[in-house]
Amino acid sequence: MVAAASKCRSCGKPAVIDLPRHNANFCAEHLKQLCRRQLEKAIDDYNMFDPGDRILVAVSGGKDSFAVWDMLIDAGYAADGLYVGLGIGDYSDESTRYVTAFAEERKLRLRTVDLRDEYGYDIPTAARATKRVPCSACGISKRHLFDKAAVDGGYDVVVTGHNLDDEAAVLLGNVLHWDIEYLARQLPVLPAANGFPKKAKPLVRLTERETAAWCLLRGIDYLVEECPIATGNRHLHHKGVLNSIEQESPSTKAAFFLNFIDNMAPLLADQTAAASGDLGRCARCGAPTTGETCAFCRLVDNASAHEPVPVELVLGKRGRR
Ligand code: Q46
Ligand code: ZN
Ligand code: ZN
Repeated sequence: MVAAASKCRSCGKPAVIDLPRHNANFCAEHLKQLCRRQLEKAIDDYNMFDPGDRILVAVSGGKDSFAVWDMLIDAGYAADGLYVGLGIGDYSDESTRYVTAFAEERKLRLRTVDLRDEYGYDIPTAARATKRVPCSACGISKRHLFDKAAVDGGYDVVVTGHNLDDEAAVLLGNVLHWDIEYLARQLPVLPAANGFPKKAKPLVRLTERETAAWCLLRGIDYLVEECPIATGNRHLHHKGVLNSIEQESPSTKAAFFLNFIDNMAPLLADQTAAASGDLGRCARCGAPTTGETCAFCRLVDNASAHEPVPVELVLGKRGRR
């Protein structure tokens, strides 16, 4: 992680990590301090939430969602977890074990929704039934269930573990296509509107490497394995491109995303209002939608009527390796 003789920039003790974007090395204590400060800065700068707010954290078993949940509790916020069982074979079984253990060990409140038990389908089946990439059906399902759980449970905000690498990669994709509607909505916080709950991403100032280091230093056991059916996920390629730029020119990734938020996003503010518009209500479930029936209810109809599809049949290139 760091050269043997490296010293912490803050205290001069042996360093455990080098962070080229800060042009410095840090010991365990000061790395945790840096993470805490970056979290608080994101929460304050973007008005994400206040100390008394009820927070619902979307957890997956991976490092980022555990890091954000742990950091919020560590900082004194009231945060419950929400886990959606996606039915992606062994990967989902493992995720469930990690999430349950994390919550139990820390005595945190965990809400769970299981797609197969409660809605009669899983993601491999939904992908086959809709003839689209798994991430499409998965995204519709997760967004709907996070929103529903937050609204039904009276939470002030839904928090996700998206980090700086995730957001910069999505931004690159949106810029490459000049997708104004997506660009206008790519904010670290989206206010509650039109029946949707407020959404926030407190890790946008921390990289993947920094959240992994936080987990390591805090003794957090997380699922390292990645989703086996992440095919058609262009973000992975964009992350690779940004990493090679970052290697040549440290801190470019942070400048790319954070300067977009500060300098460009305000210019697109009216596009956000136009994009969100006035929505009607789904005739079936009451969720906000532009059509008669929302995308989630249409997905449930389609996927629950389909014969269950084992995950092996939808494995992409990454899963077959
Ligand atoms: S779980 Fe779902 Fe992700 Fe797997 S199918 Fe795609 S969206 S990759 S974060
Ligand atoms: Zn130090
Ligand atoms: Zn609906």
